[in-house]
Amino acid sequence: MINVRRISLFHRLISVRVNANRFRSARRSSQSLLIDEKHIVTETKPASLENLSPVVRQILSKDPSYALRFGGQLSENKKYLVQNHSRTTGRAETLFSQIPKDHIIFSANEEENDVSHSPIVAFPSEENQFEMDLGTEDKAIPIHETARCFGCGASLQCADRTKPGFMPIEIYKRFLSTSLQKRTSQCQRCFLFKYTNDISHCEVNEQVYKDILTEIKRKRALIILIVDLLDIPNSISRLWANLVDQTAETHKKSPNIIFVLGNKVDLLPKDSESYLSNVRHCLEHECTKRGLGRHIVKYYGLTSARTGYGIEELISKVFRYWSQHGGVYLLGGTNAGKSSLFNSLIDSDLCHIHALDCIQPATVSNLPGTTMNVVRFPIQLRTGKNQFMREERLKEREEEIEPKSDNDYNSIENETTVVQNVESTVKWRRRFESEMNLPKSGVSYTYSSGENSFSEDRSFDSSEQNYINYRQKKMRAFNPDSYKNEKWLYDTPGVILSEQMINKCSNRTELAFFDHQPTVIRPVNILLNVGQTILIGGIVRIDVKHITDNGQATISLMTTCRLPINVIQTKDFEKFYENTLEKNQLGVPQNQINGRLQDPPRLIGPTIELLGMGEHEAAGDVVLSSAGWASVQCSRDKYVIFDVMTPDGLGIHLRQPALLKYLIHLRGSRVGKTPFFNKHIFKEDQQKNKDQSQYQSNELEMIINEKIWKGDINKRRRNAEHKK
Ligand SMILES: Nc1nc2c(ncn2[C@@H]2O[C@H](COP(=O)(O)OP(=O)(O)O)[C@@H](O)[C@H]2O)c(=O)[nH]1
Ligand SMILES: [Mg+2]
Repeated sequence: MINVRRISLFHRLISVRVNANRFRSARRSSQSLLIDEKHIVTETKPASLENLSPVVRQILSKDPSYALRFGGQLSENKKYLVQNHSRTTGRAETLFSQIPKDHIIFSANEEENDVSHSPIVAFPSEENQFEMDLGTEDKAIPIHETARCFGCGASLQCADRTKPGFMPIEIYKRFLSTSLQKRTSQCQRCFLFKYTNDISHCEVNEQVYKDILTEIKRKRALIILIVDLLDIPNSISRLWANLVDQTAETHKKSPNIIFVLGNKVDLLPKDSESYLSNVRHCLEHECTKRGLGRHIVKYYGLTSARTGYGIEELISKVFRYWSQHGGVYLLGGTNAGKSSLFNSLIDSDLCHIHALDCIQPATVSNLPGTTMNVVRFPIQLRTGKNQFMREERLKEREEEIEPKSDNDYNSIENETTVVQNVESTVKWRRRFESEMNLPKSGVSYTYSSGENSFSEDRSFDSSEQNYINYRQKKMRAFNPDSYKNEKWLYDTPGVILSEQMINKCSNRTELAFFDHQPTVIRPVNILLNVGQTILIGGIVRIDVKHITDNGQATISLMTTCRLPINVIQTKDFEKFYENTLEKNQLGVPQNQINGRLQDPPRLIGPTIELLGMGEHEAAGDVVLSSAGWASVQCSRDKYVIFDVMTPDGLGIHLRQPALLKYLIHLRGSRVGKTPFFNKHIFKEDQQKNKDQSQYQSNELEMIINEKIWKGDINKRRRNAEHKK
């Protein structure tokens, strides 16, 4: 095992020396670096990148300056990590003569308790159980007063690696020495997330959230509330109604304006022609129940931050209602999609035209608490000309979309994912000019906030190459100080809503069971019988207590496809549950000590009663917190009664009208001798059929369940025979 301390001392030695020459040396060969640093570095030895671990390779290929972290720099052809060797100390010679990956990636063991700087980032992902040394802390340096990470909004610091906004001292120093205009700032947590897809958990400081609310109340703001459509009403906070001071008008003050967006509409399957308007209606209805009625909400919209659906409409509404006095704030529960929406808006007409190519995307992940503080971009003020150009573009876009034949359009077999592009008119204009071979004179607009007007500058050339150069130059050159007088759009940290189960997960493995695939959700349809229990993962239990006259009832489950679904006899539940939990077959909860979701969880909940509206229409939805929902179909005027249970009774609601009323139409044939129906195969699925993996997960589970179910039937039959 290599002595970690020796490596770290050497790192620092090299880092400090190389630091001074960092920018110059990037363009030079390693040879010239030798000359510059003669007294320390006397030899260089390249190591092939192939010898390094995939993570290190990836990091180096994205940001060569991180080579510093590994005691060297990238060769010009970017194929070798060139290590600098010091003859003065002699140490490097032996340490870095070759760079097998163990030298760079190592885990500290007990003997090395006195390590002066222990590994900074741990990657606890399933395949990569290793720790990695990525820099040094310096506790003496205070948190930066103004600089924030563009990914998560945390204030930058190099004092504590466990706190948000950490940057290793080597990177932090470089950051400080870079001129304001050229700085890009990203904390190590966001940086590594991009390459490893793993993000460490940090607690959001509560004060941060309170400050945001105070700021909103102080100025007249436009508040965009993002609601996760897959978890209504748990993703709607009862406190949001207080964001509008309803007495404001009596004080001759204009109140804040509120929009509500139902996000992730791309995941909802099209169960009828009018499904989108039904969903909007349901959203409005549930918001009204929580105090967000028409009297304070100016606009209810449906969006998909992933596919861009509804975002142009949102922008038009912002231009229409936003007073231009205060900022625009994206608020919502954790994982509702605020940061994803922020990222879609970066490239839209809402972003200031000078900042269009400079704003870096916010970090998006499924871990609640990714965004630590506000992340923002300056907003483009609306002028007559901008508006005209925007309308022209939108009109053209509408014409481009081919009208579909009626048959096609009305069929639920088609258009299961709603997609729309989001674009900025400025960029569209530039492309248009270059396509039409118009004289390559671009237009630059300058906004003067003093006069509240724009001036046009046609002097810069907008040919494609120049545009790319301009963009590259700009990409590094976002300087918030140049937008001091502008208004901003803010992405904010998520509110932890107490009814959402994702906030109770104890680790990432558990959380992953709540993830949705990128395609529309296919409902799992099940035929109900009294005395049955449906178990979703290990966290939702639905007992069928009563169906009038033993009439027919079905349930359509809209859960994430990784949660296994089991149907068993209620009387066998305890034994089955104990057994499967022990074998860790239920996904959530994991067998973890000190987990936040208790193992076994205390499953409790209310009795829910629904009155049937016919076998082909949902009487209502039983909402099951972050696990999804079950829509229930029952013969007209017959009752069906359930006992519904989740851990501590979290997030159970009866939602009427149902979000999607006709989910039962999306069912395949019955799976023989089981209560399950096969999943509905959409036309587009048939085309994509080769890629089965996209939507097979539950099917696999169903096979397991089928066995359990059959096992049960056989047992009953045997018992019956025995009695005879
Ligand atoms: N399918 C789909 N997934 C989304 C959408 N918006 C966000 N997500 C996913 O939801 C998760 C949380 O997103 P994020 O933007 O970080 O949420 P935030 O916590 O509100 O900022 C991520 O895994 C996103 O990929 C959407 O419109 N459609
Ligand atoms: Mg976020």
